[in-house]
Amino acid sequence: MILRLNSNTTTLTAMALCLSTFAGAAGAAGTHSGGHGEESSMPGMPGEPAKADRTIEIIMTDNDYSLSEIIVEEGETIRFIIRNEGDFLHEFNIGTPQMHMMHQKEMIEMMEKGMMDGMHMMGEKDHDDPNSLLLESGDSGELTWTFGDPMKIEFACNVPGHYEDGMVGPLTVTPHGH
Ligand SMILES: [Cu+2]
Repeated sequence: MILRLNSNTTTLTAMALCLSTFAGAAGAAGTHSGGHGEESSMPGMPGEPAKADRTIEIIMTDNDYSLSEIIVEEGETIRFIIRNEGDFLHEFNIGTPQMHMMHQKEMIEMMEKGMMDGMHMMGEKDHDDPNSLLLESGDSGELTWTFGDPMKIEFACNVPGHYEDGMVGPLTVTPHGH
């Protein structure tokens, strides 16, 4: 059964259909609506540096960012240029508080498997993570991100202990013209 959900009205109709079709089948409603939650909670998508509207430069130190907050407009593409001037490994990661919390757990698990291997694995992993940049002391890097709908999220470092130490700031995506 393929359902096209284009508005709240059709969503409600589809849900009603779904419920009546699967009436009595435990868990049917849950499995039916699942699957898209993770995608829709992603606060934007990777962007192309050549198409960036603006460049924002940030310096990371132990354990802080040179910017206390970031404000962007919905749909804006930002080229972030990040430099780690601290002595420790630091990260610049764009996400919701929940995403940061999950990433922190992953990092702790990796570090428990062995400090050096863990660092290497985190670096490898973050190359595949388009919303995150993990930089060794003295290194620079950049990531380009296209923000989506207006929302309040955070930029943060998820290296164990750093978020708790205040290496996090608000990132606000404002509506057009605000
Ligand atoms: Cu850090």
